[in-house]
Amino acid sequence: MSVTVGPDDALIVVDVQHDFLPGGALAVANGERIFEPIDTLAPRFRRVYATRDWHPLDHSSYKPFGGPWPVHCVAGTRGAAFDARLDRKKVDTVIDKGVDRETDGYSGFVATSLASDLRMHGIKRVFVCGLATDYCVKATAFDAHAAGFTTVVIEDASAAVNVQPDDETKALEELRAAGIDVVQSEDITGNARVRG
Ligand code: VGL
Ligand code: ZN
Repeated sequence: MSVTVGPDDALIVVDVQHDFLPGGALAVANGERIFEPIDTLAPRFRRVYATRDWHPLDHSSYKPFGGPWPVHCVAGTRGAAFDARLDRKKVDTVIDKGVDRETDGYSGFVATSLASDLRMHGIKRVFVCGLATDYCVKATAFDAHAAGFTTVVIEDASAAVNVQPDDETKALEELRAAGIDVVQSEDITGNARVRG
């Protein structure tokens, strides 16, 4: 498969934050695999978005407040900061999500300006990658598709939590079943590299 990136395409990099990487509060075991593909891909896109999980201290997804997860990505803390291996110069717009207590914050499209910002910039197709394939990448891709954007998930530029060992495989199957393409970073060619 070969995909050519053009000016109507955007890259959405999901939650490349300390808490989702090895050493973090909710670490994705092989999370570091995403950096090399993201580095290669980001310069090929005219628009690059980076989402941040950005929760209040008493967020409803935290175990002490009845949720499934350890406390993670508390707004303003180091755990919520982007990992330095994400090249911030390539990121045009940061989207904070899960900002209020009750929104789970999985999707970059819930209670954010992401859809309107993409439309404002004439984006028709989005490529979604980052952390984690089985939660926030999946939810963001589903919502992008539902919002009318052609949606592609980049498998090797994403990594999964895998609470159950086959969660990544299941997530990718669900995405394909919904009409979302799943590609590898090497499938994406740079013919329309539009900025340096
Ligand atoms: C995520 C669990 C809780 C994610 C965020 O970024 O995939 N997972 N909050
Ligand atoms: Zn979260």
